Amino acid sequence: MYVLHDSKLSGNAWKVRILLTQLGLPFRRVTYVLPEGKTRLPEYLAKNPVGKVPVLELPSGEALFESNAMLFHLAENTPYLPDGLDRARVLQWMFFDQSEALKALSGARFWIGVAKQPEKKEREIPEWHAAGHKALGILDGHLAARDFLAADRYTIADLANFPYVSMAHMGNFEMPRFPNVLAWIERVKAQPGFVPLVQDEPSKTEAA
Ligand SMILES: N[C@@H](CCC(=O)N[C@@H](CS)C(=O)NCC(=O)O)C(=O)O
Repeated sequence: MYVLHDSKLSGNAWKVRILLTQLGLPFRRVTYVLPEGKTRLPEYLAKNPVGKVPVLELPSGEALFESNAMLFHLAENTPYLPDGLDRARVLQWMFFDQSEALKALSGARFWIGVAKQPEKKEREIPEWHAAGHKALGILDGHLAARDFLAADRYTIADLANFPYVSMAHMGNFEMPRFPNVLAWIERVKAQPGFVPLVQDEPSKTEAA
């Protein structure tokens, strides 16, 4: 059985939970309240030396960190990870998520929409908005001519980018400027097996 170490509102953990569900793979969640500090303890750092969620423990007992590495491993030999040049394009858009989009979109979403303490990040928020709008513009331009990011169908490239793009409105990003992104968000949400960020299934969640 897979074990997903996550937190309730982590978008990076959400994408892994979506794929596990889409692949029909049974898994158990260990859900942390991050400010409690348990992801800084030696036993957690042995699974992920970076001390962040998510971590995916494989049925073999080995652990993976970095959400996109988890998607790549789980999607191997499935329609969610194509072959040939499309495979490289999947990686291209997964790297785009991490290098161009994630920090800006997740930072603004957390401090404005979750913590509701934007005054603590007065200097960073304008930088995040500039970088995030640039990334959203690139996605919007790319999606003008296609339904999905890397291939002619939904792949883990879409899933990698989906969580923080779909929650960008919480960070006060100007989403109506990006109609192709908004349509793509709906296409990703419509994929079979999609699950929302917060599910009403407390029995599946184990407090750590
Ligand atoms: N690049 C990592 C980012 C992981 C990440 O930033 N996790 C956040 C939650 S979404 C976290 O654990 N933050 C708490 C901390 O930094 O201590 C991934 O994609 O898995």
